[in-house]
Amino acid sequence: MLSKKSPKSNHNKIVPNHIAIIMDGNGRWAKKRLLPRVAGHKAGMDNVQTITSYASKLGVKVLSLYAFSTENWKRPTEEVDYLMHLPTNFFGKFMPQLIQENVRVKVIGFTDELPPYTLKAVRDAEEQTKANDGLILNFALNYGSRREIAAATKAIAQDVAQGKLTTDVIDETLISQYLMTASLGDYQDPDLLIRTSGEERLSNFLLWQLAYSEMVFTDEFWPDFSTDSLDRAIAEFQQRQRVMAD
Ligand code: V07
Repeated sequence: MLSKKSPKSNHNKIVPNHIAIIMDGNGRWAKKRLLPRVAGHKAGMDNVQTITSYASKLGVKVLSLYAFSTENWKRPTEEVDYLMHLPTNFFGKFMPQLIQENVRVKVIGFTDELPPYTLKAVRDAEEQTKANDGLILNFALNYGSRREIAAATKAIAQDVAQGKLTTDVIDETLISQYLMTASLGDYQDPDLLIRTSGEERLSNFLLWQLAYSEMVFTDEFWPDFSTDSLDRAIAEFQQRQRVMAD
């Protein structure tokens, strides 16, 4: 007999509004296949579109993806150069699909330090998708959470010095409003964090915003993380919500 509650169906279950993903293991995916690291990054980029489409179909509101950290500049110049062209490649390949799926692109991070062509690609994409009101695809590019918190602290101090704020209004809500995720409104904080490739660390990703998030870790490399993998991570999230509610 067919079960009404098929494990593949998210019917009647709460889909996380905001999912954040640390897309780890692209280099290891390539190594396993005797391919250059950049082949892993390319496969990882293609998987971004697969997972974005599926998250949009599930009704996820925000998908935050850690694409490039402030630490990633330490990688070999050739690899950094390849990575900095991925936003251009991504939009060149997938923009029609993103628009058709009503996806809005946003970017967080210290974007003023990106090469001009990278910055132009992301600003153009934000501009071309700003009227879309479906899934927000939020890329973290040259992002680091401690630096984000330091920058927010500095901005708050400046606003106090200029008399725009008084110290007594500084609380958690105000601090959230100075973080790069402020424009995500009600969905600033991820409900679910996923990290692929077996590492179980936050690596300076959304430290403040992840304070209450469920975390799911998988051994799969990012290019192998499939729609079924996302279903499993969401099922784990739902199971934990159910246990908490008991
Ligand atoms: C990058 C592919 C995914 C795995 C992680 C490392 C490599 C998509 C983008 C991107 C970023 C911003 C944007 C549009 C696309 C990207 C970098 C690396 C630096 F507006 N994938 N991807 N950016 N990888």
